[in-house]
Amino acid sequence: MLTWPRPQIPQLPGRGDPVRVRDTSTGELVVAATGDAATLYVCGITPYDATHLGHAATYIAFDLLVRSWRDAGQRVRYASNVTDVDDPLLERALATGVGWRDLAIEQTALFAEDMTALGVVPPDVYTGAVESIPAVAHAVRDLLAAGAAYRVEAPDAAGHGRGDIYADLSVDPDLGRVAGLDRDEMLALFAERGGDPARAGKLDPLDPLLWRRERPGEPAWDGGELGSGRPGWHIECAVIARDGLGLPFDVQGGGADLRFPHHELSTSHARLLDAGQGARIHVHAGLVGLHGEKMSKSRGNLVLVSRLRALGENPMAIRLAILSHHYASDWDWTGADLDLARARLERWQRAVSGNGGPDATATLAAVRAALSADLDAPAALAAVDVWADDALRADGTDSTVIGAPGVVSRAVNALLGVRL
Ligand code: 5CA
Ligand code: ZN
Repeated sequence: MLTWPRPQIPQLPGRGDPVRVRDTSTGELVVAATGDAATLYVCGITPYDATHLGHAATYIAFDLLVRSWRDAGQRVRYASNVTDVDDPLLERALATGVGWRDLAIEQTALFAEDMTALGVVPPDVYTGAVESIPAVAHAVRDLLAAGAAYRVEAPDAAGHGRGDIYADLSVDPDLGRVAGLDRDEMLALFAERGGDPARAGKLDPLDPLLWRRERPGEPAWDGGELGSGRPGWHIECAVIARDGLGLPFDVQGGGADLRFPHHELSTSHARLLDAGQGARIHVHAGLVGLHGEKMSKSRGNLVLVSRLRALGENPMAIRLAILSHHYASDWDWTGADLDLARARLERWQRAVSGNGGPDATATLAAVRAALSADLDAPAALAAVDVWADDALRADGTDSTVIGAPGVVSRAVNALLGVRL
């Protein structure tokens, strides 16, 4: 799949510290990647509606990680997916009379435009669910052969579905290590987030679908001995991450809504596929809401990035509004954030407009320190504010350090992704 243009990342003097993030599995702050190479998989969009601010916040959170890793001198390999065939996409296509492929292509393109405008570094490996189908079917056959999956022969209530393939979770003793939930919590979230606990014929209500046999009116692909059908959701991300990064990889990320079941089950699949480990750690962005409810395509309470852009909003102000919240917290979008962000952007632009200004050495160090401590963007913004206030106090005439405004401007661009 094609990505979007890579933003230029300016060089900075010196080097950042090793980046620590909170592993949501253990609650501990840990070094996100210990080697020279850092590997990241972030769950991509299901392209049936345009990018809302929740999506943008999640991708900007992991963009901070990518930028800080690079600044710390690590080589980054970043993989992501596009869930370009799935139940909600097919349902939306049917309801609106648009072909599902056309809907996916259109929304994936709009997402790329939004990411470009917001200055998000694109993934190095970007794989659509559809293009991954041969690899996923292969993996499902491997799981069947290994005794980690089974066929549900019994037809469902509508009389369809002979031969759907499910993962047998009882063969994975490490199940539960990602989200740490008890069984009742798992069952409730599984039902709420796309699972089918009541499907007759499963060995355990939590067992997830790996391969869905063809149904009338639904797209299907040749699965070899699996029969024609399409993959389940969790196995797609397991296989795309494995093929794009190798196993184990450092960080699996996404919004907090993916912690269970998606990341729990994709990690379980990855573990069984390679008799090893999936992601070393999991990092989750908080959920962005509107009027107290999670922003979601299914609820329809969306503030779209493309809509704000069409209204003339500067994407850098949108990015700054998002960065004024710590990535891990849940927060509600309000217009007030955007007003503050616009004012901050304008102040910073004025502050970097001179040739000279207050020494920026401590500011660069403070921005780096904030980001390397669990990507604390609000603290990084505060450090830049302090420098900007100093610079503006002299009304652009401060010539203490020639070149200091350039250092701040490049630091804000390279580390925070905000072009002044
Ligand atoms: N395609 C799957 C992942 S494989 C999916 O969840 N797609 S999505 O379009 O629903 O979401 C894309 C990304 O945005 C996911 O990482 C999801 O966790 C995140 N996300 C969705 N809603 C919000 C929200 N309100 N706040 C923050 N992040 C969100
Ligand atoms: Zn995913």
